[in-house]
Amino acid sequence: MPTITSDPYAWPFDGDLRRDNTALIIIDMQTDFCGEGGYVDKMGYDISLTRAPIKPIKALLTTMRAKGYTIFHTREGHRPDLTDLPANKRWRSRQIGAGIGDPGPCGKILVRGEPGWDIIPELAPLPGETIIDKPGKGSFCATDLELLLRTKGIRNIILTGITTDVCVHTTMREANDRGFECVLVEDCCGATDLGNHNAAIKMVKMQGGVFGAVSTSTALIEGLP
Ligand code: C5J
Repeated sequence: MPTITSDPYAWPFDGDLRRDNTALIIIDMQTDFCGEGGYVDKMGYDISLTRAPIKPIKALLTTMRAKGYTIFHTREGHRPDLTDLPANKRWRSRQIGAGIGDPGPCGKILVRGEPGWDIIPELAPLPGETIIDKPGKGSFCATDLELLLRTKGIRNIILTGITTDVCVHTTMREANDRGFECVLVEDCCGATDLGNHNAAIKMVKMQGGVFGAVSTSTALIEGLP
């Protein structure tokens, strides 16, 4: 039974790891979260932290594409008319100088169709790879992700992207509660704060793996069947 070296258990828990029941999800690798002039940059955070996972994700993505695994990409963003933007989310973003929907160096911040909202060229989806557009932090909220996963027979989810403590964690928690078997790839994630990244990793591993397991791109590249 193939398993991946992970913490706190060899993943997946029962060794049922196949190309047709396992998907890679790459969360929010958009200019707004890791590019110059994007949302995270405008808030004054260090984008080297959110850019750090680009290379490891690319390596894992290349391997998983070559092996024929299902790939999902997500993008956080709002409709151009902002009718799906809760007032509190907009208000909070304006407090920190990066108002969602307001103009910025990469177009309107976190608005669908704007340059900053798109996935960075290094990790651009290929034709046939599914993109999930989500208005929130979790990838299951107000999207058809669960329907697509179940229809494809996916049970195992490999989670990568940014940010570890926000959109990746929310998605992992949502997936875990729905019965999906999740692994978070530590070096393929990044946060706006290193302490938050490390804490988010630690949280997954509590209680025997309360949300799943944690692994690395190297372990997955070596171990995926
Ligand atoms: C945030 C995300 N941090 N993709 N979004 O607002 O994690």
